[in-house]
Amino acid sequence: MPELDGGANGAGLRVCIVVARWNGFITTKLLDGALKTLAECGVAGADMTTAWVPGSFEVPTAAHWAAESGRYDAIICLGAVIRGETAHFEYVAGGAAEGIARVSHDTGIPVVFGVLTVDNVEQAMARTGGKDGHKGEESARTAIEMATLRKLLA
Ligand code: DLZ
Repeated sequence: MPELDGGANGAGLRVCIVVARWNGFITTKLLDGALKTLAECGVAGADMTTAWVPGSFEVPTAAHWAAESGRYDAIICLGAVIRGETAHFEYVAGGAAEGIARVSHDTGIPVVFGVLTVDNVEQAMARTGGKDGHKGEESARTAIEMATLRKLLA
């Protein structure tokens, strides 16, 4: 029975990372982890592009532009939405999640959801190299696995 697994070899893959500037003290950690993991998996520096946007709400739009360009095998979306006292959390987090999923479905390009949606800064820190792992590193591994699986299934 054939069995496919995208694996963790990123050599030759071209990856765009769309990253939100809002809560930059967290998103820069996500970005650093993603870039480090991509490099460890063999993605060439020249094949990594970072695109900054103002906040997580803008991430899906830039991801759509990147996907439509045809220049990337995978797109990693990074952001940090931290719950506050306003309803903004639901709008920003929901808009980012739905938008990112839609870009991936509509274009067929793997678009990885690396946007933290957390209650407080402590939870965000725990997911950027703390006790709950590193969402940036995890997103990079997901991007490589899915981009490779897409090629295997094409
Ligand atoms: C407005 C806003 C708020 C309240 N909170 C966050 C957040 O926690 N994380 C984030 O990435 N962006 C936030 N934003 C900004 C929105 O994403 C967006 O940039 C603005 O609403 C402009 O469209």
